[in-house]
Amino acid sequence: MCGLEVTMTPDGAVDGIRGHEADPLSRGHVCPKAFALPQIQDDPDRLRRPLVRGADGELHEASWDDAVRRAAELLAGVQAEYGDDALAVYLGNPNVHSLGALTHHPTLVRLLRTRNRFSATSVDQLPHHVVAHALYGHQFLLPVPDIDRTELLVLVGHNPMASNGSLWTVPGFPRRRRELAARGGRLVVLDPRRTETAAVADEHHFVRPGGDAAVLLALVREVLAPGRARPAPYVDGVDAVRAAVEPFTPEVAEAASAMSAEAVRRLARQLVGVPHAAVHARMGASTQAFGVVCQWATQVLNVLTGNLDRPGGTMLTTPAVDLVGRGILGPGGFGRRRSRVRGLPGFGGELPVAALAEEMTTPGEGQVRALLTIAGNPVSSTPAGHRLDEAVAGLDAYVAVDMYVNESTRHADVILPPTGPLERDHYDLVFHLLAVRDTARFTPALLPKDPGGRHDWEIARDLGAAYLAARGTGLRERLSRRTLEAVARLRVSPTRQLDVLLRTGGGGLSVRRLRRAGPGGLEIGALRPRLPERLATPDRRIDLAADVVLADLPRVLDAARAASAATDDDALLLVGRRHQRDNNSWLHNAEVLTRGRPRHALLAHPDDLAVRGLRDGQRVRVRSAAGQVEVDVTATEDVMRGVVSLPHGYGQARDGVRLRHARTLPGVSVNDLTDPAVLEGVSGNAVLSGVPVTVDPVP
Ligand SMILES: Nc1nc2c(c(=O)[nH]1)N[C@H]1C(S)=C(S)[C@@H](COP(=O)(O)OP(=O)(O)OC[C@H]3O[C@@H](n4cnc5c(=O)[nH]c(N)nc54)[C@H](O)[C@@H]3O)O[C@H]1N2
Ligand SMILES: Nc1nc2c(c(=O)[nH]1)N[C@H]1C(S)=C(S)[C@@H](COP(=O)(O)OP(=O)(O)OC[C@H]3O[C@@H](n4cnc5c(=O)[nH]c(N)nc54)[C@H](O)[C@@H]3O)O[C@H]1N2
Ligand SMILES: [Mo]
Repeated sequence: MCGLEVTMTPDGAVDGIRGHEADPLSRGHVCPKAFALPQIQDDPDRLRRPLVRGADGELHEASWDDAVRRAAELLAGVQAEYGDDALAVYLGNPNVHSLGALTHHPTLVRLLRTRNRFSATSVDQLPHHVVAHALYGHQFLLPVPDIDRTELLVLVGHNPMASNGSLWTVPGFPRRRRELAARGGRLVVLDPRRTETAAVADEHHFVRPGGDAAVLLALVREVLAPGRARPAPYVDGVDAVRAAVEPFTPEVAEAASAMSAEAVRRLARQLVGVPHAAVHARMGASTQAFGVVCQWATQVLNVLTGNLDRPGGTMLTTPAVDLVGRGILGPGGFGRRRSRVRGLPGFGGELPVAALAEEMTTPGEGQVRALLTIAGNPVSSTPAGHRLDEAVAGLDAYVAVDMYVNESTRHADVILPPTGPLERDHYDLVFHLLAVRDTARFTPALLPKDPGGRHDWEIARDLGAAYLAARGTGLRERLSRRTLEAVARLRVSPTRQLDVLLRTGGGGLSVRRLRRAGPGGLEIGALRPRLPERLATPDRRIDLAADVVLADLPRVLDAARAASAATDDDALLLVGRRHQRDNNSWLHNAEVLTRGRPRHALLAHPDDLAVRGLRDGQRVRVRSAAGQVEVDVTATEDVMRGVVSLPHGYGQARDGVRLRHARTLPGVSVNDLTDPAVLEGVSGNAVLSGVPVTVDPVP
């Protein structure tokens, strides 16, 4: 979402990249990942032709026709033998960053007719969707902090100085933060680590992982003190909420989190004492034991302080392509279907990915025997990835749409590689929906497509057609409206589909108009109030007293009591971290991003090392209920006592196998420690934070 200015040499190679000053959203900002674009383009390890596993067990280059046919036969073959649900599909994160992936892959997935659908959502932001659905009636009605007009920004478990914001498109966070300070505004951060964002905050409070749920509930309680709350007239359930949060005193919050009761009270006073405030809670407050409670309490705080839908508070966007208002994205909601083995809830048509491995390894009717991954790396990115690694290796069939051989796709029978980011047209269907200003930017492909290459959407189109053929689909099904529509849609290019969406959006836009508007696109304007009209609840009102959430509050209270009773035992709590120059599990091939000091180490507080007789720089063994790793440790007071931190996306050289995409960086996969048995209580989201571990010297 940062506007880039790319200069080219006369023979068409990328010469330089910098931020586009005139971009109305990013205003010249650019993050290090942008500089890796030419390296992805030229990376000799990036796949340009399909790979198919041969009789020798190795992956070999194949023609597109052969590879697509083989992929289709494998998937359809398993389904013919074991039923539709024997095929699992996993959609990874880069799908939301690609126009063609968004327009085409969901259509392909629907054709496959499996109910075993998974995605990176359930190792990330599922609690946000559950709460948005419960309060606002639609999983994608996700208010964003109006950072450019607020006086108080409170960030919980979120590190935008490294991540550029999340469920909140905020390019150039550092500059926006400086502008906030220049207006006299304040930034408050709650995080178990003194992050890059905490370092530039006015206040940083260490909170014990998971303990922030009690802090947020105590803030709700304090804000509900007589004379303080000012919810909008379309808000119901305030009394029920008041009763439910009554036990969460600031003292209980302190016991749970180690943030002082006084600091909790002060923060509540600040929240009601300024004209505009915005609270945003993200990864650390989502991928943890009480993710849904945290996200709910965050929304409730914004509602009760009157900041929801107010300039300077948290606001909904008015995107040029309104995927929510036009019903293109479904409202979500818990379905009747549960996962086969553990009975985990499905939400928005997907099951929690923490269940994927057990669905593969547990015998019985409906066992998963084939996998399709699209732009994903679940072995690296989901809990107990080491077990999934084994499970995937034992499948009957695995097809991947990916441009790299990664920890997961190395097991594939067929890999279908799409073109790279510089070779395709782009429009951010999803990220405009979450942006701090309403803008619309179309970016035509910069480089011609590799003549033998295929775009993501072309792969979806071809695989869809080949699949229907391989399935031997009967005439009735082939001529069904559903199938005909899907096949027709797969044939229409993403840019054509975008054009239709823009033209029918009511704003008089089209791809042509956006092209003419120039590379920065169109500025629509600052966010504007949209409520209650935009609510998708049946009565266009917000009922704060969401049963699914309130039922989980006793669990938070129990945990708070247990935390205060706990004596200092051996366990440390593991949290994750992101670095500005990492991007989940990929991009480690790009030299611009990986040079410099290694970033893979376990961070631990010096006191926690001292009591274990450990030193800075030593190799340590980290053990959890799910697995163990050996890694270097770095002593730092930037993590609170009792907490250790490892980044995710490392561990490329698993089992000593050097992957094709890996410039074998040091480090291990943190997801060899995270535990799929322990899930967020309401949504089934993975718990990646607050994982109990022991740390010992390597013998
Ligand atoms: N412990 C721990 N685990 C985590 C996290 C954490 O913080 N801690 N974070 C979680 C989060 S937030 C996320 S989003 C997930 C991400 O998890 P995943 O989505 O499973 O993994 P990525 O690392 O994003 O893998 C992206 C893959 O997509 C490929 N790719 C890139 N661009 C394209 C494209 O245009 N088309 C196609 N077809 N392929 C492409 C890349 O080559 C790469 O192999 O990880 C989650 N896992
Ligand atoms: N450079 C870069 N940018 C990225 C990505 C990347 O990999 N690299 N990934 C992108 C993706 S897919 C996503 S989802 C976003 C995520 O963006 P962020 O939400 O900023 O994610 P993290 O940087 O993982 O920050 C999570 C923070 O939560 C803290 N934390 C852990 N447990 C708890 C807890 O229990 N309570 C509280 N309050 N805090 C806790 C951690 O210490 C950490 O600082 O970033 C996106 N941007
Ligand atoms: Mo993510």
